Amino acid sequence: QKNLSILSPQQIELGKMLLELGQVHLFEHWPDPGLDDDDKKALLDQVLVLNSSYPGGLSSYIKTAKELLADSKAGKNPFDGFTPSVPSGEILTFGDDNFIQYEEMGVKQAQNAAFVLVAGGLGERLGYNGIKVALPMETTTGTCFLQHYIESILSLSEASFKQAPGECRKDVPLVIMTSDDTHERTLQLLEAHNYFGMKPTQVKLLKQEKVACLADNDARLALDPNNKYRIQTKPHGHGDVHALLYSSGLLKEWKDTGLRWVVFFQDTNGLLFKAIPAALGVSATKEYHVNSLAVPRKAKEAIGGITKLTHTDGREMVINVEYNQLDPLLRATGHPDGDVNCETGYSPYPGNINQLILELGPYIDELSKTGGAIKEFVNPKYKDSTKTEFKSSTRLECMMQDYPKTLSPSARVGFTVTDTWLAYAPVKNNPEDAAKVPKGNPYHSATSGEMAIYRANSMILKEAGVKVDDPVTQVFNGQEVEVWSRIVWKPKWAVTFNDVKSKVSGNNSVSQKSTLVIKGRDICIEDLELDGALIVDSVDDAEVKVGGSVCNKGWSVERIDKDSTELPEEVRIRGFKIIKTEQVQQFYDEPGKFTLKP
Ligand code: UGB
Repeated sequence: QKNLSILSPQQIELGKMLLELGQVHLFEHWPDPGLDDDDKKALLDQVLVLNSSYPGGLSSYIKTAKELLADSKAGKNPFDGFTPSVPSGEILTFGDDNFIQYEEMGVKQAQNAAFVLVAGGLGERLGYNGIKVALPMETTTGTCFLQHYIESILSLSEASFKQAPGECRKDVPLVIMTSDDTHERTLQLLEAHNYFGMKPTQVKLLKQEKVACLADNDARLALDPNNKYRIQTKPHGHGDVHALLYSSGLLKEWKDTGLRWVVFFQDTNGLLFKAIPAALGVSATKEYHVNSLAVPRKAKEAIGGITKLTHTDGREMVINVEYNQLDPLLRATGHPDGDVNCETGYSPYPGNINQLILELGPYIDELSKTGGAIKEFVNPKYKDSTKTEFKSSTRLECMMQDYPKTLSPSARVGFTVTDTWLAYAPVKNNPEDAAKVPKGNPYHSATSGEMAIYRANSMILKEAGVKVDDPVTQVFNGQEVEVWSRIVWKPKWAVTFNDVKSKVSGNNSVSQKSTLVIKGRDICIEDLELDGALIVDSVDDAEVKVGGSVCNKGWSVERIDKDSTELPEEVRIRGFKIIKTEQVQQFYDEPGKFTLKP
């Protein structure tokens, strides 16, 4: 009461609201007016932000929190009444006719897609100090994830435009969801590199706000342990992307310019764009409102399973069920063995890799009803089995893949499975944790992420008829990985398998110790025998034929110690570095036809 005189009318209203919501503890310690007045006002300014950035405001947040905390305390099963079954979707095999047809169809769609990168996470598990999108995807060229994503989107839309020359060219939009942890550095990265070739107007950053932490089962907001005039906040999860897109007005803008698809993707999967064209083709052919990209999943593997859930009341949904919930759910619903492999050697429930393609029209219809709010969950760590106290504060969270939870049963929700080697190699785990991953399970580290790029490119060239040597097995940072030839190409060289096949002819071979970097657009490989390092670049109007025998000392992959502090962190977390000893390197900087035959 005595502090009212120092507050503005708006701050007083917010304070009253908090009192009504049972949050008196936020003010109990306030001293008399004249002491810490600026801090008191700052707290209410923060409340204003927390209130306005959450759909329905803090009263809605606290109400939902009370309900979810009560459910959690009571041990309520979120799947009560639901029976799981295997949903229907498309299972693709790289390189066969079906795959190629979907890719061609998907490329046509790409001009009508908007791309959304969720990049608000700091990546505590990776333990890297920078933002994850700035990490090199591979260290042969040093291309960072963001550059690769942008170049992939530009190349895909260029290829798409070429397939539909009658249409007017669109600047395919890219939205990046950031957070306080990543926003400034993402912007700086883009500005320092001229948006990696995109027009700055094509790229929009939407910043997600954190949400208030909860101190107990009564959903009392937690004060920051280091500042009694600040509410502790934590990230709300990638599910925020839907509400942010909706409130930004961008969805309507996209619809008006004739876009049809929204492609969501995560921050560190360097393989993703190899699966996007085919998956877009599946979306268009099957008219999926929601298409989740997935990979074959070994039973009990630590990725969620895409599952059809049917409720006794008739409700149905196709949704990701996190791996720790799938096994108990199956056991409780008549599958005594739980989550087990079927005759294919894999779980019948495809593994969610959290890349989604949504059809824009139905997406807007749904968000007009929900405002983009996604079903939340809470995951408190209790002090003991009485579940009355938390070890540390908790908060509500939401996941972008839970979007289908509110859809009506008539919504067309499906999935597209592609080979893991083609589509999924995220960089999420630090070297110490990755080294503890049981043998045979994916490391999801910077080491495995980079090796997966070389493997995928080698496998694609092999499928296109190039003789690529088998890999050797090596151990870096305690992780056993296959080291394939370091083959890397820019997205403008090829976005589909047909593109690769059209640029490779004759008898080609690449030895295991080799490095092949293709940077130019019209570079054809014909009768090349490579045993060393070859780097070819060209301006867009140059046509270059590369062949003959290239033999040199090349670039090698040398083991390093993860604790060698003289090396930058982005190198240390891989456990190896590329030593560039000798190479053939050629840049064709003028239009024309050229042949490189050393
Ligand atoms: N992210 C945000 O943008 N904001 C946030 O508040 C949090 C994250 P993580 P997670 O690929 O194997 C997901 O932390 O959430 C961004 C799926 O839920 O890397 O543990 C962040 O920047 C899971 O089902 O992953 O697990 C990053 O780009 C499974 O598919 C993205 O969200 C798993 O990914 C994912 O964040 C997986």
